[in-house]
Amino acid sequence: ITLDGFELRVLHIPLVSPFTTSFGTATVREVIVVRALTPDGGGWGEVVTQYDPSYSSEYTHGAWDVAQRFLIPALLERRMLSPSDISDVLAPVKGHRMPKAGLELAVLDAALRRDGTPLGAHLGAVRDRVPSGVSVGIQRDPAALVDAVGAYLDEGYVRIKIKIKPGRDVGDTAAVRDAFGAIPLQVDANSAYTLADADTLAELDRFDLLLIEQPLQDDDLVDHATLARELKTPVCLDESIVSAKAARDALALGSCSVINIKAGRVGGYLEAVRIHDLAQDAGIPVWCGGMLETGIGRAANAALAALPGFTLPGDVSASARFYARDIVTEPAVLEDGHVRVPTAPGLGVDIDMLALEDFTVERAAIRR
Ligand code: OSB
Ligand code: MG
Repeated sequence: ITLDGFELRVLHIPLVSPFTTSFGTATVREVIVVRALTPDGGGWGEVVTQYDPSYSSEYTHGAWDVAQRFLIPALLERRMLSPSDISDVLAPVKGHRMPKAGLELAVLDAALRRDGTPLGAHLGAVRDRVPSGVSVGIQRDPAALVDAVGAYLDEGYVRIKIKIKPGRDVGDTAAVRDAFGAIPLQVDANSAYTLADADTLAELDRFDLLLIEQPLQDDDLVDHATLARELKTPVCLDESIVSAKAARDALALGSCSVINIKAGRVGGYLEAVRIHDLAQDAGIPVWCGGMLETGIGRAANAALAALPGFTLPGDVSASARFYARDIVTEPAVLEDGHVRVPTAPGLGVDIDMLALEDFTVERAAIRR
């Protein structure tokens, strides 16, 4: 594809309710939207960094800087570029996988729209809708958590994930199990524990959870392997799996038996498919994680989650779970506990330019 340049925006989109994890509380989603400028209409992507480097080392203005200073110039140096070349072209820049993923998605969207190919078909989707799980933040107390979970179950979500942290783990999980019985339930610690907490984490074994997500630090592959041997609950990695290589290492070490795949964290949807493929070969279940995506990333996640190895429900919820107003004209909705995989070319969603403008707080453009 021919690249004329990129437009970048920082958006601030209000959340319908505060979202609390072990690393903090967000009330507004700060996100970067990317537009790839091409002769035939262009394409859209999203950089899933957050305001502060607390989920991982990546953050909005780090991504903003590296994209303009290094990543976009490297892409524009090539007159013609295939989306599948992008990860190699950007490889000399270490890390910064979230902006790499956002730029790749914008170019991929542009190329697929031009060719009339839906993203799902391009990635290898085999389903037209995906089961929808919901990630529930830490609430004021276990009673409030039960209320929140009950409301999501009433909406039809087929799997509940609750965020945990030290002091808000066994009690919160027990409250949800007591209230709702044998629902599909899992927990996410976002790196809040150490191996010294193994006894506490082992108490979760009695709740028959689908998995425990990222209990230890992102670079604790060996400690995760040790912990995995001590727990009955399957260990799933999120933050630790930053590439297909990291996934291979984690599986070789026995650090996890399930993988959460997030395209932003691994540098793009094409690398996400490579992780899917290697997990499928290894007989390891995967599911599609989320980063509070706008309608852009949410459409792409639905396409990814429709690949055959995604055998567990993902955090692919309706847009309304986070946003009263999205930046696409047809935000993802929950239908019978599922989200539809878009079928129009590229991302398969159109941008609501008015909403996009309303949420924009900063902009930049780099042209050839
Ligand atoms: O760890 O999965 C996570 C949101 C932001 C950062 C990290 C995580 C999350 C979520 C929300 O759990 C998932 C979603 O978008 O629904
Ligand atoms: Mg997680």
